[in-house]
Amino acid sequence: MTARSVRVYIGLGSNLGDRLGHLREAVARLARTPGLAVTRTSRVYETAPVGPPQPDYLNAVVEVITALDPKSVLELAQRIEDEMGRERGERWGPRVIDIDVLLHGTARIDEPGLTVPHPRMHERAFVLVPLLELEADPVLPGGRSLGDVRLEAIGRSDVRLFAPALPIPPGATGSNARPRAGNDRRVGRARATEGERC
Ligand code: A4P
Ligand code: MG
Repeated sequence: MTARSVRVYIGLGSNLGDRLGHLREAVARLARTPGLAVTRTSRVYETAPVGPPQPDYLNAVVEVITALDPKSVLELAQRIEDEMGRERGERWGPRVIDIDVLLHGTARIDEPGLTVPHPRMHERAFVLVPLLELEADPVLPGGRSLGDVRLEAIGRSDVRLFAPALPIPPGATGSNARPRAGNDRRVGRARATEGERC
């Protein structure tokens, strides 16, 4: 990774089919991307759906180090969604995989098709709970800090621990970014399957 590399947090969600398998597949595809190293993942949470009635989600957050700009990361996320069979139906509707760009370093972007920090992340326990495992003081939309957000008020109880951190396969670039303390590469080797909970 280059001197211009930044830490990027990516949110994963799935509520159709083999949900855990889909999260793992998304991490594997990210890890295979040249110029991007997956360094850590959060644990996996089962979460009540926000939006229309639909099955519960599995959600997790992935930390990557990359010099790719935010637009390129979004394009990558959408390409992986498409390759994994994501069909775009109703807004906030059920999906095989959702890949959101939550944070890109300290960037604040508001352009058509791309808003970073992700505009609703501070309202959503299914994003904040896994993100806080990886980043204690995240940049939030509108210049908010974590002290401005009350997890209880946004439905913390709808987020239940489901599985250990996701496995991180060897990357295309060797994933040479050094993991920080508590890196989940090791934890992530645990073999959880759908139905096998923490
Ligand atoms: N877009 C703009 N900024 C971003 C960004 N930072 N990351 C645009 C990703 N996409 C971004 O996204 C719609 C448009 O957002 C894209 O064209 C992109 O250019 P989408 O993934 O096609 O549709 P969506 O996900 O249904 O819409 P939206 O508004 O992004 O929904 P959210 O906020 O992602 O919510 N409940 C639980 N428990 N867990 C979930 O994961 N997810 C959603 C989707 C609803 N309820 C959920 C969950
Ligand atoms: Mg999305």
